[in-house]
Amino acid sequence: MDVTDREELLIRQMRFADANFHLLKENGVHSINVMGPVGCGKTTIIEQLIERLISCGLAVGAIATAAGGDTDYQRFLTSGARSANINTGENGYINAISLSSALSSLDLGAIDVLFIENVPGIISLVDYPLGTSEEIVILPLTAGNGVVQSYPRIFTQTDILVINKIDLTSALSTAPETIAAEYARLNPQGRAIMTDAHRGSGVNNLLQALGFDCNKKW
Ligand SMILES: Nc1nc2c(ncn2[C@@H]2O[C@H](COP(=O)(O)OP(=O)(O)OP(=O)(O)O)[C@@H](O)[C@H]2O)c(=O)[nH]1
Ligand SMILES: [Mg+2]
Repeated sequence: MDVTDREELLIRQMRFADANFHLLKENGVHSINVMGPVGCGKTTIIEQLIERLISCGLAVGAIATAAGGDTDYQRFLTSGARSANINTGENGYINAISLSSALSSLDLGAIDVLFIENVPGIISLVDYPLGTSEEIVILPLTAGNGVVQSYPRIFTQTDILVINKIDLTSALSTAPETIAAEYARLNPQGRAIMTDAHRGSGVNNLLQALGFDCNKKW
């Protein structure tokens, strides 16, 4: 692909991101792009959020992404979400165009909150805007110190950082507070939330940071 082709593709993706944003808005869907490295707990945290939002009477959707198989998609269905699966194939990433086609398979009018579990990674995801209303990034405590400084782009552009797997603190040489402090230095507007997604601790704080209140919609 030469430079012009790449530029045209980027312009096309921006148009789709804009269209996704308006489509979701028109249907009253609050959409959240969930990013983070492989195994950080994206699916587990989304499952926890789905459970709480459904118990508040909201209709939830969740889009899974995978290069093969549909494990996360099945987990979302089991959680009670309306779900779709984006098969990334060898590309290994999603963009606003692939999201647009997944959105067309969902009854958006019947969804209040939609999670998009992005492909695993932290490096170039923010180069592919999807048109969602919110983005969060999850780091597992096992990632250790220095990740925020080493890969700053995603952390400067995302105002919620979830530090997950804090139940492992005693087994590791990293404290969640150290990662939170690195993030605060880089992104003073950002909010760091610490979670143990296995036990569900901290998940209510995340809902609050997302602006959710059981008594009202967004
Ligand atoms: N100890 C601990 N394990 C967790 C926690 N959250 C998730 N896990 C485990 O971490 C593993 C990966 O969790 P997933 O939720 O599948 O992670 P993911 O980010 O969706 O993974 P990919 O979709 O493969 O990128 C699973 O074995 C989870 O049970 C946590 O807070 N503490
Ligand atoms: Mg997953």
